[in-house]
Formats: sequence, C-alpha cells, structure tokens
Amino acid sequence: MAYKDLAAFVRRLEKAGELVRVKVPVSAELEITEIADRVMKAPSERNKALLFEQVRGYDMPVLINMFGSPRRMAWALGVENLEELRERVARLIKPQLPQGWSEKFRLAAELLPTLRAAGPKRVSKGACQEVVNTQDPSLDTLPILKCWPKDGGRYITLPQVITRDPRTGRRNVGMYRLQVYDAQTLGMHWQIHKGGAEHERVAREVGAERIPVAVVLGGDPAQIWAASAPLPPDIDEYMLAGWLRGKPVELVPCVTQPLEVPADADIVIEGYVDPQERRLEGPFGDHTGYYTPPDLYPVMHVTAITHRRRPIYPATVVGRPPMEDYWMGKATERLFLPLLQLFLPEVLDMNMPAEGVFHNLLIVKMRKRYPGHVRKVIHGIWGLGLMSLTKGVVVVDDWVDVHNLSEVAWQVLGNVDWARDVVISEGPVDALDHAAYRPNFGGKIGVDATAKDERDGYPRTWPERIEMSEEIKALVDQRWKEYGLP
Ligand SMILES: Cc1cc2nc3c(=O)[nH]c(=O)nc-3n(C[C@H](O)[C@H](O)[C@H](O)COP(=O)(O)O)c2cc1C
Ligand SMILES: [Mn+2]
Repeated sequence: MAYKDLAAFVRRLEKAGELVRVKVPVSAELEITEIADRVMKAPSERNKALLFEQVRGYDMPVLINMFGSPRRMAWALGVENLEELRERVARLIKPQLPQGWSEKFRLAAELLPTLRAAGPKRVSKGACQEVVNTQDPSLDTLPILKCWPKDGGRYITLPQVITRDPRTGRRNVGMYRLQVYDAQTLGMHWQIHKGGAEHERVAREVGAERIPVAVVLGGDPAQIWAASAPLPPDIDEYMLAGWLRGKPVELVPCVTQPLEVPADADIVIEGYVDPQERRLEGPFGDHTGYYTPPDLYPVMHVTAITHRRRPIYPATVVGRPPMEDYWMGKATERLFLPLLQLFLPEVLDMNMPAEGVFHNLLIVKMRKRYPGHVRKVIHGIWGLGLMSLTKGVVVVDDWVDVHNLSEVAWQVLGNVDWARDVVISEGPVDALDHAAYRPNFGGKIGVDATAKDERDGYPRTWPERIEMSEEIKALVDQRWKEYGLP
C-alpha cells in the first residue's frame, strides 16, 4: 500500500482517530518537545500523532510522533501489524518450494510485482519542487525544533540524507540529524559506522572536493522510515521503500546537485559536504537519554531549498526511552529477523527492549543443538552488520517468549551461573555509547540463560519446570464459577 505523500498518511491517521491537530500557537523551542514527550510516553489511548498547525514564526505545520505506536508504525509501512513485516520478508527470501506448475505461477505472481516495484523510477516533475529557492535559500524558513534545554541549537531530526558513493555512484539514504549553524550551514552527524561516513572516506581517497548531499523531509512515510533501516552498504534504501509500498519511489533530479530526490517529498535541502571540513556538533539530547557531548563532524553547505506549496515539516524528538524511535526500531527488528536468520538460522526470535536503546541489549531465543552453540550465536551477532554494535546479548531457550521481559528475567536470574555462563568480549560499540572508555570501542557481554546439560559440561541433572496437568486445568476452567471466585 502506497501513500501518495505525507498528507495522505496524515489523512489516514486522522480518519482512524490516530492524529490530533494542535490548533493553538506553540513554540518550536522546547515547548513542542515537552508536549510530544508526554504524548509518546502516554498509554495507547492518548498516544497520538500530533500535527502542530501554528508554530510561532513559521508558516508550515509540524508533524511529530507519526511512527510512535505499533499500529501507526505498521500502517506507515503498508501493513496492519509489525509481525506482517517479518512474514513478508520471510516469504520473499525463503519461499516455500512450489510443488507443481500452478503453485510456481502463484508464487511468481505474488513475488514478481513486489520486486518490480522496488526499483526507483525517474520522473521529470515533482511536487517537492513546486517552490524553488536557489538565490537565497534559508533554513530560517523551516520550523526546525530546538529539542532540549542544553542542545547546541536547532536540529533537523527526521531527515532522509541522500549521498552517492563517489567511486561507484551507488546511493545511500541515512537518517542522520543535522544541526543548524546558520541559515545556510548545517552540521552533518553521520557516525563513523554509517553509509554517509563511508562515502565521505571514499571522497577523501579519490580526492573529491565535494560530496553532493540532499536532505529530504517528508513524502511517503515508508521512505522516511527506510532512511533509518540498517541495510548493507550499496543497497539503496529507496529500493526497500518501493518494495514495502508496492510501488516504485519516484525520483526527480535536484536543481543544484547531481542527485535525485523523491518527487512527492515535502521539502528538500540541497547542498554539499567538503570532506576536509570539520566543526563542533552538539551537545544534543539523544535517544540514550543523555546529552551527546560536542564532537567534530562534517559540515553541509546549502545550495538550494525546494518544497511543496503547502509542505508538512516532519520531526521527532529523541530522549529518555520509550520515545517514537523505539517503534521505528521495532519495525527494523521485525523486518530484519528473517535476514538475520539467513546467517543464524537457529535464532527463532529476538527482542531489543526500549530500555536498551537498540544496541545495549538483544534477547534471542534458540534451540541449542551442540556444545558451544549458544556462543556461536553470541559471536555471530557480534559479527553481523550493524548488529556488531550490540553490547549485551542474552540467549534463552526456544519455549521462552523474548517479548515477555518478566519471563526473560526469570530465566536469566535463575539459569545463569555467573562464573560460567557469561562471555566477556570487546569490540566496536555505537558512537553514542558513553560507558565505553574510549569512543566507538568497548566491552560486550553474552549471557547464556538456556537450560544446561552434558553438552555444556553441566554434570548435574537440570530440574524440571513446574506445569499443571492439562486435565486439572480443564477441570478448573469448567468449575471456575462454582468456586465463587471473580
Ligand atoms: C530518529 C533517528 C535519529 C537518528 N540519528 C542518527 C544520527 O544522528 N547519526 C547517525 O549516524 N545515525 C542516526 N540514526 C541511526 C541511523 O539512521 C541508522 O543507523 C541507519 O541504519 C543509517 O543508515 P545507513 O546504514 O545507510 O548509514 C538515527 C535513527 C533514528 C531513528
Ligand atoms: Mn545504507
């Protein structure tokens, strides 16, 4: 299911009672954050997407928390619930081998159109260029938020940052926040492990003086989310968006840079990064719940701003979890599970709890088959794409529900011999990790909370879990009213 543009998604949310329009004037400085933070953390009946119609000093509305619940996140990607994402990817990469011709045709009929939809399509005109400013483009016209009191300035928080590999020309789309230094200068916070930073390294290697950049705001929500997806290098995030929406992402050429941008985007900031230039970026109240201290990052110089006649400015606020980005990460977790299973087929399910802010904790469940199997999975995760930044991995048995944190805690606390069932290691950690003693490198822990047996060198007999017999359960179900219990 494809939304024509962000306004179409807003209409769907509004019709379903999932969006509230805030009509009174509000400030883009801190006030929107405090409102959004309360709504993002509220129980589901009060957790809504918010459209601020009157942001003081600006003439475009701000949309926030559009992804902030499992339902809205699923709708944004064209499914009814997030589990459907896992099923769709699983069908794509592990189709049940068809039995006869009719099944082969059915499978081809199901998969081919969705794959054809994946490749982006060039078009000549786009609504994102209804208004073009190349003479005097100014970031001051955009309702960019100052999120937290000690932030270094105003930040663009929900962008699609488009670059091309200077050597191969391949596109990357990443979600990297941008700090406003002045009306035409931005701080580019692509961290060392990310696609944009890799393009910058290549630019230095080949001696390129500039990396063209387009910062896209809005458009179909699947496109927005795809920018946050940790795809392997050289795989275009807009391909994933096209596959999700079942319709190619339509791209138009930028007006001042050799790049293409989604035609139906709301706002596009065009410019370039000089790979030699660095400037202090931050502090920024981050999704760790702490301020990331100032650090040197590249600088983007704006050459044009284009937009729709009536754009919506999309934003999010990150902070102490849970926030909107938790649900963006949940979608990633569900969608990438079948891909992770290609490399680690014994992994049956996984969960990244909100409190772990993506990288700090991964709970996986598996069926153990041979000595060292749990450790193989732990080390496997530490060697897999951006999963390699995971700090803690907890492994539980196949009957445990990894999404039930109470059940997981019960297993970990009772099943782990802390002298034997723990792997301590070191490796790359997320750029935002403040616990590591030096940036980007730190300690990791793997915890084997499975039941132990002779394969683990456990010489005793593992006790049996308590379960009531089915007959007695059925009997008590049947007689419940008789007992006079509520
Ligand atoms: C709301 C939000 C903000 C983010 N901000 C940043 C950021 O400032 N810098 C960064 O490197 N990654 C940031 N990320 C994570 C990246 O978007 C994510 O790692 C993505 O995989 C990057 O794309 P890439 O793999 O193509 O580089 C953010 C994610 C979200 C959801
Ligand atoms: Mn990428």
